[in-house]
Amino acid sequence: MKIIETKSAPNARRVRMFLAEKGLLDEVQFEQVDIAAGENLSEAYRAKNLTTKIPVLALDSGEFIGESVAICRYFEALHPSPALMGETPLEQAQIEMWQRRAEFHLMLPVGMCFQHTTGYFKDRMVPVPAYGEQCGKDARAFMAQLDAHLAGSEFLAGPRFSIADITALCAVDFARVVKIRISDEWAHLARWYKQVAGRPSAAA
Ligand SMILES: N[C@@H](CCC(=O)N[C@@H](CS)C(=O)NCC(=O)O)C(=O)O
Repeated sequence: MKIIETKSAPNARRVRMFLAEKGLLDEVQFEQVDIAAGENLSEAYRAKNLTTKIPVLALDSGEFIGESVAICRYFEALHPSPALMGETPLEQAQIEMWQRRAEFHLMLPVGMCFQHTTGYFKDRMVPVPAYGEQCGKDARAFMAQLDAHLAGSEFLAGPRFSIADITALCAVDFARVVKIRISDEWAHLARWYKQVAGRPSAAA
């Protein structure tokens, strides 16, 4: 079983962190592709993942699983403990809710801010700087909302660390490349960040 990734990329990091939390990092081999050089745009890579994005999980059976959350779900089903996607129906729904919020309101706008303001991928897309700047503002606004939420919640989805925290941590860390940082006013987000970034899996 092999994960094809780019180690520095935030979506690759969240899968590695998920695996580290489950103690599964040694079960998987990692192969690097250079997305800056466009290695992921080859037809050979597209045959593994039609979106051409990393990461992708290559199973020994010859099948491929793209999308970070789908890869995590596969490992959660194979190794349910420790549960990172919830156990009870309510917990699973709450974690899914926060995972999607972290993905769509933080990871995605941070990524779009990076791509549209830096032109990093201008060989494969048309950067629209004004859109990128707006995405940066949207990401900051969501971080303020998260701060308010975390005033009453230990982790994003309640008392249990979950995949939602992994997605949010990877997004917050990646946000530094576009100079978005946790503001001094956001004490609850800072408390959460210290707690989650201090987990050994954060270094995976
Ligand atoms: N929804 C996908 C997003 C993956 C994604 O955007 N990966 C980025 C790196 S973090 C990538 O492959 N970028 C290369 C490119 O856009 O060509 C997932 O969750 O896996």
